Amino acid sequence: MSACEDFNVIIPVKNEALGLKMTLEELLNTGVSRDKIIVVDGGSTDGSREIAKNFKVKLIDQKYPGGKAGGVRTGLEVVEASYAVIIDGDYTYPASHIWDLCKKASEGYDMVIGVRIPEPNSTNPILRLGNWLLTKWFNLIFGTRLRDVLSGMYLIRIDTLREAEWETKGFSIESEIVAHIASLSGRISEVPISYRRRIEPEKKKLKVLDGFKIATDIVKLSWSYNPVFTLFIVASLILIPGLFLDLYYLYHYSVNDVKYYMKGLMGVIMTLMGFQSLALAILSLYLKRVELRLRRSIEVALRRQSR
Ligand SMILES: Nc1nc2c(ncn2[C@@H]2O[C@H](COP(=O)(O)OP(=O)(O)O)[C@@H](O)[C@H]2O)c(=O)[nH]1
Ligand SMILES: [Mg+2]
Repeated sequence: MSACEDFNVIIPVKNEALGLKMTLEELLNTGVSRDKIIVVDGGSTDGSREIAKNFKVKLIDQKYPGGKAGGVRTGLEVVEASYAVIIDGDYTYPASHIWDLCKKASEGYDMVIGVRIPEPNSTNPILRLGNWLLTKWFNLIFGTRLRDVLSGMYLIRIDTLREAEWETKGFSIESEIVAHIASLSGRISEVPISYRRRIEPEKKKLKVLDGFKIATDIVKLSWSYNPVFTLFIVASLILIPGLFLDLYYLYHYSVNDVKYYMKGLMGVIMTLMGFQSLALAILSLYLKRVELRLRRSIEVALRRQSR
């Protein structure tokens, strides 16, 4: 079965009544059948649950704490298809893009992210800048070249998440899923999607502070998925004071003809250690890429063998 036939839709919601109603209407209008739709409720009190019941789609209670992350994880556990499409329930993501995501997935990708092309006045400039910076930060740390890691509309091949040991909460769930798949197979693709203005802006849960949380979670995730890299990046920070000591020694030696042997020696040692750590960090990133390529070629060979 192709990805466009074999998927479930997961909608994590918390107090999203109007947005959910419009999202469900749009999903049904675009041809997604009710039995494929799973609404995961995080304790709504605004009628969101009643909306889901009226639409006769699957409504389940969030099993895990931890905000949106707990909702998505609960949904992933009840998916009965090979693929899951996660879409926010606030009607900011046009449901018809589901067909763009699954068509792309059928080309052999484990994850397809909907890259948001915001409609005019649909996003707050600070949050937009935050999204851009966090995606750049993610790419730096994981060696990826993605354009919108934190998008709330994406498709995943369920099998790839079987080994996931979930560790993040809240709105870091997207970066955790991408980190997992980027480290496992690296088969991630992107399709452009439009992004609409929230119809109930007052019900938005994501705050600017969440951005800082996501940034630190990305570092924590790199520790889980590529600890060597993180370790050596931290170690290479020693380079900075080392270079400073070197300059300090050279300056006093050349200008004042004063020899600060101890400082000079410390500087040289720290500089060497710093460069060595940096080299090892880059090497670990390279090794991670080799590991990914090896995984892919082994998978291709196994697939060929099984034909
Ligand atoms: N199940 C569940 N869904 C949540 C929770 N917090 C937020 N959501 C949903 O996650 C989606 C994204 O939330 P939103 O505030 O729009 O964040 P943003 O779109 O990433 O800026 C919406 O559908 C929310 O209703 C939660 O604690 N549990
Ligand atoms: Mg939203």
